[in-house]
Amino acid sequence: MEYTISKAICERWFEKLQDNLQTDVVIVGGGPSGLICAAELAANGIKTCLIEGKLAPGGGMWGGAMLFNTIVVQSEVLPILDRYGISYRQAEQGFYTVDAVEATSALIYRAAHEGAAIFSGISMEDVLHKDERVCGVVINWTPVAKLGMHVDPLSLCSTIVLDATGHPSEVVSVLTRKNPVQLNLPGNTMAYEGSMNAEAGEKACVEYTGEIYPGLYVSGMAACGVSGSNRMGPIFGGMLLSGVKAATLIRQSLAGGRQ
Ligand code: 48F
Repeated sequence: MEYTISKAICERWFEKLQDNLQTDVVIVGGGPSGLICAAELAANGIKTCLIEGKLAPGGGMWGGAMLFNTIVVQSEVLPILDRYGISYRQAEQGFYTVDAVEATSALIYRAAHEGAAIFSGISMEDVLHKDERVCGVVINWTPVAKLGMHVDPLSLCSTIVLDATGHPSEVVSVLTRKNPVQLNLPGNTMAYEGSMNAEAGEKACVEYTGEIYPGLYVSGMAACGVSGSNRMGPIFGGMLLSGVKAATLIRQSLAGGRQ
């Protein structure tokens, strides 16, 4: 029996890995913006793979604020919550509270159920950068990186990479650290996140969601940070709107390329 269990897991997992060595989209980071983007892309037939460095996807949504696992959203995202079967309760005018566990698990379930391939415990450590375009990511086991083991990585090739790594904007950081690139951002360069300002941050994370270098998109807190905008704390409407916007832009780009 043990042999059968182990063989079944290995066969299925390696089939998933092999099937995703070349994809349409690699999303780095399984926070709210990456997860909802993965769900929207996969639901529309885009071959999508999501890499999450930790064991469980969900990013900063599980913890609410200061471990009070409740989040706040604005009325404009209620249609998205309805679409994802996430319940909410009215707070002050225009604001709603949502159970962080229900919201996070719903996003994870939908991304996986729609067919996005989710790999956890695997971190992006570099990008593939050829002919002035990002065309994939370099990955390794998170524990390998944490233990400082000298182990070479594997690569995932893709038409598009989305940096959804939140505050550290790790994909953009590694691209700019290793390559002399100009980004489609104010000042053509990567900026750093400003202090808390919920109104400004919520607006900026949607506004700056998009392609900042050929093949490389940013969403969520990464979009906010690299554009030099503010953090916004435990309000998550902007994250959901950003992920949906990223999916729409990526779909348009892929559809244009296939004509
Ligand atoms: O930070 P995170 O939740 O990203 P987000 O979608 O949402 C931000 C909010 O949670 C919060 C906020 C709310 O208003 O400000 O911060 O922008 O999730 C980012 C995910 O990326 C993973 C990380 O473990 C987290 O789950 N991640 C970060 N770096 C890497 C990575 C990496 N190099 N490889 C793989 N995953």
